[in-house]
This record gives sequence, structure tokens and C-alpha cells, in this order.
Amino acid sequence: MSDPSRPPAVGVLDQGTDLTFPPGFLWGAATAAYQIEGAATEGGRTRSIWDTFSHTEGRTVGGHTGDVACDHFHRMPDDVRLMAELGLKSYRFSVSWPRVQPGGSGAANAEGLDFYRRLVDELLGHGIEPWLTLYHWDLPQPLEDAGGWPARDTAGRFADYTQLVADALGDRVRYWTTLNEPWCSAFLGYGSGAHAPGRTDGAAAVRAGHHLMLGHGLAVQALRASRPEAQLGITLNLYPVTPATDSAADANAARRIDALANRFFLDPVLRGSYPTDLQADLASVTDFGHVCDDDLEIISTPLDLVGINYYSRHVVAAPVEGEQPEEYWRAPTCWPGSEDVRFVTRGVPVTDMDWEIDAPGLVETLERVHREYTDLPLYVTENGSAFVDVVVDGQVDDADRLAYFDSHLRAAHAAIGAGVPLRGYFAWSLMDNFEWAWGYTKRFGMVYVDYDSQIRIPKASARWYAEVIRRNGLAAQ
Ligand code: IFM
Repeated sequence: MSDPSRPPAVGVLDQGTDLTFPPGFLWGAATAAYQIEGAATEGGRTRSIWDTFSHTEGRTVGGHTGDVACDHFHRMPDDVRLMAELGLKSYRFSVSWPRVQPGGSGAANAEGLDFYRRLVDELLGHGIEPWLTLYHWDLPQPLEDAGGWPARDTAGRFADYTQLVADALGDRVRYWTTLNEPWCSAFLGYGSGAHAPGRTDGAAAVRAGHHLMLGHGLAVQALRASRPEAQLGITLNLYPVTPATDSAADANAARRIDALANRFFLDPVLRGSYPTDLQADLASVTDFGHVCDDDLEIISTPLDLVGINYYSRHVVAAPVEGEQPEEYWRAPTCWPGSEDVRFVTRGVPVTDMDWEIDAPGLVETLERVHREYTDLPLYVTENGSAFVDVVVDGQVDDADRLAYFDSHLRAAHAAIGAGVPLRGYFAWSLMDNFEWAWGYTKRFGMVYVDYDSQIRIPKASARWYAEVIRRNGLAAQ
């Protein structure tokens, strides 16, 4: 719901551009293969874990699948034209592993690669910088059948697949992300089971997280060897984790969740080690025997940039003694070894995902990564919000989403002012799409998609974002 006390959001730029971003700031929008492409059985594509998961009863809302999605596979040239109309400087997309290497091993599928060749050519033809993500959660099903990410071999398979994509597209793509949000792949995929492949095994989740990072490191080495000029990074979904009170118990709860949500990935990738407190917290789950000599050296292979996806903050508290456990305490969770930590809601405005809106958390996150981990250029590779959209007279006035973007871009600008080397921002998402276990019931797009007709309608936020890009900034409030 729009807040009537807020000034009208469209026209926020009318007072002139006061918050200017650095020259060359990379303004973009992001999507992912399974969420938009459709054409699930065309062109030699075979099943991924998300095909299996979404076709399994009870796994997604309404039994929704990515079979058709936004039909982007067939409508790609029109979609790129739309990106150009919005003035996007860059487009972040992911390559579908089961489309370019059906089954997850062996030779490349020329027809699958050809789709991405055409996409990249189309983007370059419109002056849009392609930003390629190698893995956005669609593991080929045969690799899951062989053990999935908890199995070490999957990391090697990922490096082989990376080489195929590098050989085909390396001459035209400058920016590469290895993994998107490995936390989700590991802890939602193998811990809580809310995501594909739907396993509920804390130890498997921890192993999956490690092998995802190992695959990342091997992929960076493969790309570096064949494309020394490429800009290589990983995208992590990071959260500030705040204790609910200033008690020592709540501070400890926050430390534990921060270790699992953030430092589990930041430390190995950017420091070459696992946090010792994380290892102690996980002692009842795993002895980390899956970590082999040299793994951490591979995982911490130097990068050129770090991608950060930011959506919200976690506020957590210690368990209250004698209190009846919440439902989620008994269910498998994505917090192995820390299932008793309580997640607290603060009563602040939330999005349609029930995620609290917290723009200052973006500044905190960017500053933290810069201060504690790296001088590398940072990119916000995803940021956005789901809200219920209504089409009225062919228009979608998504004031809430627009306000979300506006507040987070102000936060991004503040971070730059504080010395963070933030070089770009990608709105999530270019268009409404398959929101994983939520199916098509959650809309994150700047462009509305009518899933029956596949008609695209740029929402008010898209027109506003186009103006931000054109002016390279925002008006002061
Ligand atoms: O839709 C997802 C995307 O695939 C990964 N990052 C978060 C988005 C919103 O949930």
C-alpha cells in the first residue's frame, strides 16, 4: 500500500540533480535464466534441479514452474529493445547450465550457446554492457543425482562448464559473476529445503556451501587463464545482523547468524579462511573434514570486483528460556546449529515478501565489506522489492517499489560519499518473473509482465529509473 503521507514519488527528480553518481557509474537491471527464459524443453535444454523441484507437488505456490516464465527465450530481441528504451547501461543475466551443457557434463550444446551469443550481440548492438552470471541456481539434475553440491565433484563440473561458456562468449563479455547468492543454493537448497533440490540436512548444506565456493575458485582460475582481461567476481547476498537488545545473549545470537549468513562466504573468498567462531558454532553439525588442503587457496583466488545483493536486515535474539518453541524451530531450518535463534520483527514497513525495508542497511553492508574485507570495486548486483501491482488503464503506478529504489539509491550514494568504491547498481528485476518457491505470486519487476498475453508494461518505477540513469543521479530531498 502506498503511504499517503509521502510526497508523490514520480517527479522526485524535478528539483534538479543533486545527488550525482560518479561518471561511468554502471546502471543496470538483472534477471536469471530459470526465472525468465521458459522454453524449458527447447533447443536441447535438459532438466535442472528447479525443473524437478517445481514439478514436484507442493514445492511451489500454485504448482508454478519455469516452463514458460516470461518466454524471454523467444522474445529476447524485444526485451533487449525495452532495456535500450529504459537507457540501461548494463544487463545482468544468467546462463542456464542445462541449456548450454545438457546433463552437466560433456560437450557444449551449440544451440544453447547460440541463444546467449545472440543475446550478447543484441545487447552490444544497443550499447548495453552484458554482465554474465554463470550460476543462478539451475544445477543440471544428473549432477544432483550424483550428489549435488554437497559432493566435491560438482565443483570440478562447474569449472568445466565455465570453460565452455568462456570459450563461446569470452571475446564479447567483460563482466563475469561466478555464483549468485551461494548462501541460497547451500542453505535454502540443502538446509531448509525451501529451494531446489529441497534437501533438509544441515551438514549437507555446509558441504554444499564449501563446494560452491570451491567451484567459484576453480571457475575464476579457468576464466583468468583464458580471458585475462575479464572482470571477475562473485555475488553474495549479505545482511546486516542486529541484536534485538543490547544483552550479551542477543549479541551472541547476532554473531552466530552473521557467521552463517555473511562470514561463511566473505571470509573464505576474501581472506582464504573460515571464521573460527563459525567452525565452533557448527561443531555439532560438521567437523569440516570436507575441506581439503589448498581448497581455501583456490577459493580465495584474487578477484576484480565483488557483487553484493541487498534486500533487508536480520534482527535476531537469543532463545527465551521456557518459551514455547515457534513452528520454525521444529522445522528444518537454513541455520544449521543455530536453529534456536529467534528472528524478530520490528514493525517497520515491509515488502510483499514480508522483508523489512531498511535502506540504511545497504550503507552498513557496503561500508562493512569495504572496511573489513576489500578495496576491490563493489557493485550492487541486485536490490529491489516485491509489491502487489495493479494495472489501471494500461498503467502500473508502483509507488512503493519506486520509493524503495529511491531510498536505496540514496543509501548507495551515501556509501560512495563515505568512501566505498561502489561502481554500479543493478535493479532486481528488469521484469516480473518466477520468484522461485513463490512462483508468479510475487512481482519484483520494474516492467510488469502479463503472464497470459506476455505483454510487458513498464511500471512507474521503470520510467523513474530511466530518468535516474539519464541524469546519472537523484534530486536531493
Ligand atoms: O528473485 C531472487 C533472485 O533470484 C535472487 N536474489 C533475490 C531475488 C528476490 O528474492
